[in-house]
Formats: sequence, structure tokens, C-alpha cells
Amino acid sequence: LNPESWMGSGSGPRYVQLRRRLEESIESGLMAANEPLPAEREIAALTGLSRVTVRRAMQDLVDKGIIVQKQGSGSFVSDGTPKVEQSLSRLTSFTEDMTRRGLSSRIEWLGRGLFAPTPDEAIALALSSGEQVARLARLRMANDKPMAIERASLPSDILPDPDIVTTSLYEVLERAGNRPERAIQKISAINLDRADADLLGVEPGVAGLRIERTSYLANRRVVEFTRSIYRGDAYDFVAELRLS
Ligand code: 16G
Repeated sequence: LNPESWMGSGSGPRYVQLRRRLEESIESGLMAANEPLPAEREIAALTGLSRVTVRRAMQDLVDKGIIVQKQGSGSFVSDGTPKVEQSLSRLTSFTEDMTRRGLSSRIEWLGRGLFAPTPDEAIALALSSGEQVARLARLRMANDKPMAIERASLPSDILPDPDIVTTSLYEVLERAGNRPERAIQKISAINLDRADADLLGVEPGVAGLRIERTSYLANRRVVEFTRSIYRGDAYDFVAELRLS
């Protein structure tokens, strides 16, 4: 990363040149997954670039999911966990979201079955007394990296046999004519506890997002009450806002 080795290596603004240079080093395997990158000030000193330029190049790499920044300990080469920009205005499924991005999706089952509802579930799903709840607890993976833990609860008459869900819940619902058409979603910031961090393959205490989705059929019946824990470093949520 000395001035001669990067300058003149391409055209465009300096931060773009530096970004390309760093990208090449990572892609060629010169810097391996999880390896720390030099500090911003060291890169600035090595290249003769300003820290603003270095910061901009690094930020681009963070946005592209090529490096990850960990509070207090610097930047590291990503382990390949995808960085997903997720729209908050469309009611899509995890499987659809990943497929659309060309990522493979996979499930690790954490549990499933029919149960007596908790008071929370009974209220959220507007269950009548004695009605059971179908629960699906899944670790959702993209390109074999854990992205989210999802715990879905559905009225048992909507999903009488939880075992028929092999990959996509929404696909199963769609086939039965029960695909939700509206949902309310609540997102809160959390620090991952040890159990969730272990499942997601990150350090305990790092940032995560708790997302609650309640989905409805056209006739306003609740189909799904899902509580999820998403990796904070893997997601950017994006919403389009309009005046009026
Ligand atoms: C999304 C939903 C989840 C839904 C799942 C269905 C969020 C926070 N959650 O992950 O509520 O159950 O998609 O995905 O967006 P599937 O059809 O792939 O099982």
C-alpha cells in the first residue's frame, strides 16, 4: 500500500482507486476472511492520502459487505456474510428476498410443532379458546451464513401440519390460498445475548434488530405473528417516504 503501488493504478477519484486496491487485495486472498485491516490512520500514513479519503474508501467497502467494522476493535475482512438492503415497503418472504439477490437460502430448524398458545400468541393471533398454535423456529441462512433467527406462530387451522414447511412458509401459505397481503412490522434495536449471538455466529453484545411482524389475510384475519432477531451487521432497512 505504498504510494507508488496504488497511485496510477486506475482512474477516478482517489478514494475509488484506494477502494479498488483494497478490494483487489481481499479478492485475491492477500487479506483473508476475518483478518484485521490496518487502522485508518495507518493506511493514510502508508498511502499519503488524507484520512477523509481513506474513510470514504473504507465506508464504501463496508456498504458493499467486503469489510466489517467492529466498535472499538477496527475493520476486518468480511467472512462472506452478505449485506442485504431490505425494503420496508413490500411484504416479501425471506426466501424471495434472497433469491432476488442471487443468494442461496437455507434453513436450520430450531424447532417446530403444535402447541398450546402463550397468552401473547393467543392475543396476537386472536385465537379462540382451546385453539392450538403452530410454531416454526428457524435459523435463516444466506449463502450459508446465518442472517436471522425467526420464530413464527400461526393459528393451527392455517398451518395444521408444521412439518410440511420445508423451506418457505409463504410458499406453503400461498398454495393454501393463505398468503398474507398486509403486515405490521415493529423494529427495535437490541444487543444480542449469548444464545442468539452463538446461533448467528457473532460475538455476544453486538448489535441486532428485533423485528415483530403480524401479517393479515385480505379478510383481516391474522395469519402470522413472527418474532425475529436479525444480525445488525448484515442488514440495512430502507423505506421510501412521501409527503402526504
Ligand atoms: C420474512 C418475515 C417473516 C416471514 C418470512 C417468510 C421479516 C422480519 N420476517 O423473513 O415474518 O415468516 O419472511 O419467509 O421480514 P419464507 O417464506 O422464506 O419462510
